[in-house]
Amino acid sequence: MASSQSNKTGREIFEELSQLKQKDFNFSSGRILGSMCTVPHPIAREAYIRFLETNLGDPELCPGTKEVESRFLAFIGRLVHAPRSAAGQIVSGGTEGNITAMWLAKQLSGKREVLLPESAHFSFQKIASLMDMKLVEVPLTKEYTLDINTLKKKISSKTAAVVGLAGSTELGTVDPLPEISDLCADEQVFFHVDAAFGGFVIPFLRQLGYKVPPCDFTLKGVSTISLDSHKMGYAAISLGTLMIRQKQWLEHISVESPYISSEKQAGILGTRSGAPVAAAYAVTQYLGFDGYQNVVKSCMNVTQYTETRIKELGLGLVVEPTMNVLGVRLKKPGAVVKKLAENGWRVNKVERLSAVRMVLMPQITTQMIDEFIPVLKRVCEEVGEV
Ligand code: 0PR
Repeated sequence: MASSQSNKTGREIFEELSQLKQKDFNFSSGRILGSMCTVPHPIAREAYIRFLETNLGDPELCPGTKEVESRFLAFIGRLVHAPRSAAGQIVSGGTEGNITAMWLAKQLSGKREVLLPESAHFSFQKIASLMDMKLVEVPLTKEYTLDINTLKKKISSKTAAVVGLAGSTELGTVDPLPEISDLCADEQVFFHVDAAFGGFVIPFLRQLGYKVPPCDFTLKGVSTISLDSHKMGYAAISLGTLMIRQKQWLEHISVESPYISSEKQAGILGTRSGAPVAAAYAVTQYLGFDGYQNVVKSCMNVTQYTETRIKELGLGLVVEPTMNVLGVRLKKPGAVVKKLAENGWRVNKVERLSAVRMVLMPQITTQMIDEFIPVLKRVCEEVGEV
């Protein structure tokens, strides 16, 4: 077949690709201050490349990669104190983790109603649409966490699942997980913990002596926990894990898979790369629990420093930070975000709270904050914030 356009050489292709890539903001510049992702740990990069061709959708073809997955899941299992009966399901991130958990809850209960905090991630809107589930929002307290008393009133024989947040998207707040767990255990209702962001933060905050509730299976009412390696796990996009209290529950989200060598396939995806799994596993082995604790400690130091510098400008926070997420109260968050972007800095707008969100990920240093603060000050003066 005649081609109207001659093929490009490798050099031309990479020139084109790097020109386009240069348009992106990059994490190493330190100017992305609102994203929940980070530059992957160097060890993740190397592991990712080595597993490019692997497919965990056909594990019999890749028994070695399957073993990497099992070892990775064993690490996550230890992190969340998974009982022997538990299983882990690899997912592409927090959205798929939540979808899979709600699919499970719907299958197990035969019901459709989900009770979730007002602060829940927008992926639940997709769940409602995809699976015809009904979302019932539970209001928040002034601390911006789920109000347990209202939850107690709303839970009923129609409830398929209750959702609690271990690190909310907007502010990093943690819902009263032990109280929700007790309620769900009493009522025998499925309890999903969305720890997409906090899963790799909370266990280490606790080790460091911070007063935050646990987000693990020591809470007897917890059914599933979703946690993302591509957020605070320091790994490459896209990887999350859904930990499930009872392995046999997987039967409810499995189908027969006649064309591949394994008899059944659980979860949403078919073909899926082993590369992000290898990358995430490599980081866990390199850092270990001590390494993650150090990462969290340093993120919290930078968070505290940023909070002090922001308050010096006369700005306030929506709530005191629980983890490395700050919500800065502003009159015109949209205008501030826009002007900061024009100056090369990215923070996220949280219109609902009249705030901007800053996430102090591992790549952010106090020196970068020192560069940011004068720009924020100037921008706030220009739009009449201070
Ligand atoms: N659950 C919670 C609590 C989340 O914060 C998020 C994402 C999800 C689930 C969904 O996770 P995936 O996006 O991995 O499917 N929260 C971030 C947010 O909406 C996602 C993000 C990350 C956005 C990096 C921007 C960015 O640069 O803010």
